[in-house]
Amino acid sequence: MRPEITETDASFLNEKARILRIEILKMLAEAGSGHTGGSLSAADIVTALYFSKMRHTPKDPKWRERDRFVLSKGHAAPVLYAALALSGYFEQTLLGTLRKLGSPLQGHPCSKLLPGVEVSTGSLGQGLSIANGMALGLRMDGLNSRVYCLMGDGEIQEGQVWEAAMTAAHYKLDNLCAIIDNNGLQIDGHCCDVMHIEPIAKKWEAFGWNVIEINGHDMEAILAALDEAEMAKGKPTMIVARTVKGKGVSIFEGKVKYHGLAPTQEELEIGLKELQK
Ligand SMILES: Cc1ncc(C[n+]2csc(CCOP(=O)(O)OP(=O)(O)O)c2C)c(N)n1
Ligand SMILES: [Mg+2]
Repeated sequence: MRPEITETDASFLNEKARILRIEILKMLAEAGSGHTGGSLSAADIVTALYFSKMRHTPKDPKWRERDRFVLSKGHAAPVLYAALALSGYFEQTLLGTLRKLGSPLQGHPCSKLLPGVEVSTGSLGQGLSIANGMALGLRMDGLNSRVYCLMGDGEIQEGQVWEAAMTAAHYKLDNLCAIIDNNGLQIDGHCCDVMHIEPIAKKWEAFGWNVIEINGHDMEAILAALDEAEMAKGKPTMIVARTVKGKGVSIFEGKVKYHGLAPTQEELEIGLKELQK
């Protein structure tokens, strides 16, 4: 098991998350389109998974015993691409080809094109069902690998999510840990205005899940929650991570507009300046 969390671990990971955010901004600005807000809000969670919690081998992406990550909120592809590149799955220069014709870095992740992408996603609501299948399969094969599934809070308005919620609890999938990037915003505005989703934690508890609520930008809290999830037996775990959409760059934070808008050159410069402090 991973050694006890220390300040050093958290500061190492915070530094990684800062670099991830820089790469996200650069690739989106270069592409001229894509999802800024939801990539930045998930950066700390994805960093904790790829650089601390998950057992994975970038040089052997199909290693049988690896932990699996499903980016159910597939529009946040830039955060996944940055984590994969910095982990060593492919050359970092490839990040500059985001959304370009013929690039393996499509606007939404494609498992057929890019090593390290477990599942093609982008159609919201489907990732948890796929993660269930993976978790069941791993159990049937007698493997100890774990499955992590990151969802958006707007995404959980999809009906299929709740079928998957029932299924995971029914099959006692304790090798499954889902995380909700609870940034309070979706494509058209605040989740509470579009389709009320609260109380999120109570809903998952009622569906039979082990639920942990954290600040999704507190690295130590994220690591502790991921460890706690691994300890929970007989139930899947849901981590409700309270986050800020656009986290890390003041002009994007909490702004609906930057859900699906890439930084302009001027905004990129502002962002880089803030992140390079
Ligand atoms: C089935 C489906 N319907 C609609 C969309 C278009 N869409 C892309 S992102 C998004 C909003 C998602 O909001 P949320 O899950 O909260 O994501 P985040 O705030 O983390 O970016 C929508 C409606 C989609 N990708 N899939
Ligand atoms: Mg959201």
